[in-house]
Amino acid sequence: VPAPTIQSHPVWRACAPDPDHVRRIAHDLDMAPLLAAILAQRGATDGPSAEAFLTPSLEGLLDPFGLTDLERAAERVTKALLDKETILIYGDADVDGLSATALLCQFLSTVGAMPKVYVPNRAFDGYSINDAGIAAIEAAGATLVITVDNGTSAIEPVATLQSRGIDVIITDHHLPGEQLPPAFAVVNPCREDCTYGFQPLAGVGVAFKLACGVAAKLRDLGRNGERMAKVLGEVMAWVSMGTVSDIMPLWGENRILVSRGLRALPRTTSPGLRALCAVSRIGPGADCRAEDIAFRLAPRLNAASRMGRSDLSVSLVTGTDENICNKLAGELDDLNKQRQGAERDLLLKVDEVLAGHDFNEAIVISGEDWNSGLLGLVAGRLSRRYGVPAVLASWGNGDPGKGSCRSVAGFDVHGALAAGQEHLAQFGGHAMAAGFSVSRASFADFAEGFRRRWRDHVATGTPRAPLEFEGELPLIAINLALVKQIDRLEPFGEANRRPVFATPRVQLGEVRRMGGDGTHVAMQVFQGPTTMRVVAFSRGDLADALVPGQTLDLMHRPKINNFRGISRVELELVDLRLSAASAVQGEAS
Ligand SMILES: [Mn+2]
Repeated sequence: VPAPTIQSHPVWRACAPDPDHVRRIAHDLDMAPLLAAILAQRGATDGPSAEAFLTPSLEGLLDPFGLTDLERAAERVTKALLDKETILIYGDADVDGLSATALLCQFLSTVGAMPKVYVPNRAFDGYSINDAGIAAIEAAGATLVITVDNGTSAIEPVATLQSRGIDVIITDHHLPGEQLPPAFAVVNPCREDCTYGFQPLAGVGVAFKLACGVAAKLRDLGRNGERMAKVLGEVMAWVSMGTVSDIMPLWGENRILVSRGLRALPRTTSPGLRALCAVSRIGPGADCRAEDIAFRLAPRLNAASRMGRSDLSVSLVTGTDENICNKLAGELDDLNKQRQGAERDLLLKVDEVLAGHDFNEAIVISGEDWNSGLLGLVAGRLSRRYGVPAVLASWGNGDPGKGSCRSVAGFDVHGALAAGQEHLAQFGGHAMAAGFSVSRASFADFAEGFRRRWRDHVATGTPRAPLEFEGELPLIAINLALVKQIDRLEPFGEANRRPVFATPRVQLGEVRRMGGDGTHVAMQVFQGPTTMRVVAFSRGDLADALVPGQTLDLMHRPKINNFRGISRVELELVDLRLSAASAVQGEAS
């Protein structure tokens, strides 16, 4: 029986930063050209700019009052604090929204307020301000509502609240439509008239800026500035959570906030965050990385809303009782395990549907009982793995069903949905990620149109988004010293990914499945005298497709694995392919 074929991305390409910049950085900082190239790739042009990237400083933070309406908002909040008004924080159930909610809660509590919190449960109430939310605001007796990570498009609901004498301050980072809501203040760096120096703040970043503004106002009134500065330093932990989870670019102000926040995170005094760290096995005082947020903390918080229980995550992040928080964190951990199991099941079902699929085509598939909370996660895995847009739809919750798309660079899925909207009940989102609802009867027509649009896109010569690597390295050059140098670029995330390298022509040794049910694969590779362990997450398919003795080109991220006190370098697989007869070139397809 022939082995199944290896699925590889068709285009590998080396990044090509400006050689002058690389030379200048390498010279100014007396640095290896490979590292200088990685810094140049991230926007550094010379020694000082590379140095600023390597050592982010709080002095680089911008004046919060540079945000349009922030002055007005900070004054209104300050007045509410002095007059002991009831303030309600109107949040959102994703990690950014939860973090922003927790941040304002923690900050306002330390300056003497007892804010109320409302977060709509997406499974029942949808998103942003709605009728249930308005009822909750009135029942709470709030005279001031502060939205976080939402509200920019809530024109009608905000008008209703304002007309009933309830002031609304919007803090948000979603793109505004033609009209802003008639709120008391709208703080959003994406406002057209906002000239703030850094646009891509997360929702929690905007909430943080409001807290900074309020702290400044209170200081002017003679309040203890030191105590507030301490709290602001502490709540940066929440900024790092939301910014990393919302996949905001980690340069500029975000890089400063996230690197500071990661230091504050394992030392947090928030009982909820401490409990979440504990179940995620991040000890007090541990070194916390952006990857710990992305792969440990955020999935547990997100599991709640994916499984319809966002009430649990809201109680956790705003909790003040240690015992209750520990119990809630345990429940989230259980929900996350359920989510993982459900995601694995879904991936297996999807792999079955995709057997024999031509991966030049867009992936547009549907199932009867797929968990609609997981469609986006799995679509994202598929689009990254195959380099084509992936659309998954399910009728698990009835007809019309829900769908989710994830794209590849250069192809606007939101535009593709808009072009096929005659077949859809609803749709919304961005170029890279979008959602929709569709009736069973229309799905085939929608799918055909979507695939055709992708084919047209490819046919017009728009190149397939390549899989990029920062440089080529032989196995023998990959050692602890190199990885320690690379780690100076942390925190890694969007727009600053952990560097990826290509290593052509390694010999494959043993391959075995790992993880409880063999979802992942570990293998040994050899090159001359060097042996290295490679781990491939969610690539169980490789266990059947690979044959020891094969010559492979690897694309990977070198990492340090600490196991039983011993630090070793291992490679996290990004992609692999059978080596061609000649050595790998910069680009091959
Ligand atoms: Mn957000």
